[in-house]
Amino acid sequence: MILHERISALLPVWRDRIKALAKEHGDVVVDTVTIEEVLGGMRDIKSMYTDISSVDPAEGIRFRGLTINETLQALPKARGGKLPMVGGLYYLLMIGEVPSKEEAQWVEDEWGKRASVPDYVFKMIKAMPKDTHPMILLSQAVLALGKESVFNKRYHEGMKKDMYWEAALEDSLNLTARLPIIAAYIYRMKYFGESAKPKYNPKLDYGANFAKMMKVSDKKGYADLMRLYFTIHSDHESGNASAHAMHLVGSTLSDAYFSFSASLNALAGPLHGLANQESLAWLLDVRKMFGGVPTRENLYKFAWDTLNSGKVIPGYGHGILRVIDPRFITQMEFAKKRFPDDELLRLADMVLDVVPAVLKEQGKAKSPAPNVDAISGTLQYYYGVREFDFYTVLFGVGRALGVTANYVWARGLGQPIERPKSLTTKMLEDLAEKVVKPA
Ligand code: HAX
Repeated sequence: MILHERISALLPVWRDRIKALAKEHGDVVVDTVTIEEVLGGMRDIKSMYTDISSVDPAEGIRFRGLTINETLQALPKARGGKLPMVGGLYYLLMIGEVPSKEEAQWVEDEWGKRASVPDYVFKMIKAMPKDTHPMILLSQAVLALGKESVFNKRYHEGMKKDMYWEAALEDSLNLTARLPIIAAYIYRMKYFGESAKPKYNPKLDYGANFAKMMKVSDKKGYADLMRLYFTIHSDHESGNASAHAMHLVGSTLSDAYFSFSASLNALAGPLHGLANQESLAWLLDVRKMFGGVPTRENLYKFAWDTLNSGKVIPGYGHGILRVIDPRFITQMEFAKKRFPDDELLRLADMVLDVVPAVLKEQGKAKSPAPNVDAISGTLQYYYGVREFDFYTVLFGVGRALGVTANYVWARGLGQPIERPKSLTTKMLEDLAEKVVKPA
């Protein structure tokens, strides 16, 4: 049990570091909080900690200290593919070290052993009305799996606090092993009317399994796309809505299934993960309106029409990033290498040229640059996954890797129940008044 042994060995060191920080430097001021930040969705307030990933506004994501390119270079490649095994990424997130091929394969093998979903989950998904959004189906399925939670069972048997992490890891491995099967079932059942349960082949890696279960031809490298996709969507430090939702719910000692269902519910919002479906819909609207790739002038006008109708341009802007999202760049590079002449890709490229200028002119968005969602749908569309209300499900499968790694470590480090303080408007006004007219 490599992950179990490694985390067990690492935990005492980390617990001592956190204990020392709290004991010796507990009163050091990390950040000040302004009224603007309180009113503005706590944007940028430094009030959480995680070592799984970090986002620099001027650089983007680092997974355990590695940029996306460094991560892709360092991790062991999947057999028959050009991209790394997702199992290696999970090891990196969990342990903080680049795994050997054997260590990455160990995670893949664990997934292979744990990849079975109880029948009642499929029945429940199938019983839902046909027009149910796939994110509802995914979140329901995850919640229903809570019945199987190892953490929940052991908690009620009196598990010791310093062993919470191990039960959390068991649930996390089971959950991440099951998600591709559930996602593929939702896809085949909802759009193709198939009710056969997808079969996970333990001889193949996570990406290849997903491509197979989705029944997307791998001729042009869909398995590689999904290896990349799951990797770059896994984590984005802890303050984003889906990661924070998982963390908050997990902090009450709700199990990984309750917590990840909450995470998915946050991801399903149009300002968060749903932006990938909205973004592709916006591109297709442009293409339909102009019968192909429009002129720059027409695209410029279309973008302004979107803003003037009170809508956001999906896929652009970010809560904390202030440069082009490296997750966007990596996907763009992947696409340009494989299908440079694709019409939607050319359109996405033109949008990249025009939309930031429009957003700058409007002057509201703090970042006019594209985020991860501006391009991911275009890649799926190329490979034939064109049911774009499904795209956030794909994001959800990837996001599970990062948020469960955070969840395991949060239990390991004994992170407490979250409970920030709220103020009334009157309290804020009184505070402001004191500053304007000090006594
Ligand atoms: N189009 C139009 N207006 C935008 C905009 C966009 N793409 N991005 C920001 N703005 C507007 C905001 O709506 C806000 O307007 P109001 O003052 O009228 O409320 C103003 O610019 C300031 O916003 P901000 O501080 O720059 O951005 P926020 O931190 O408030 O929000 C969002 C960040 C990502 C939600 C925002 O940029 C947005 O709505 N983008 C479009 C939706 C999107 O792509 N979401 C996915 C983000 C990545 C992600 O989480 N993926 O899962």
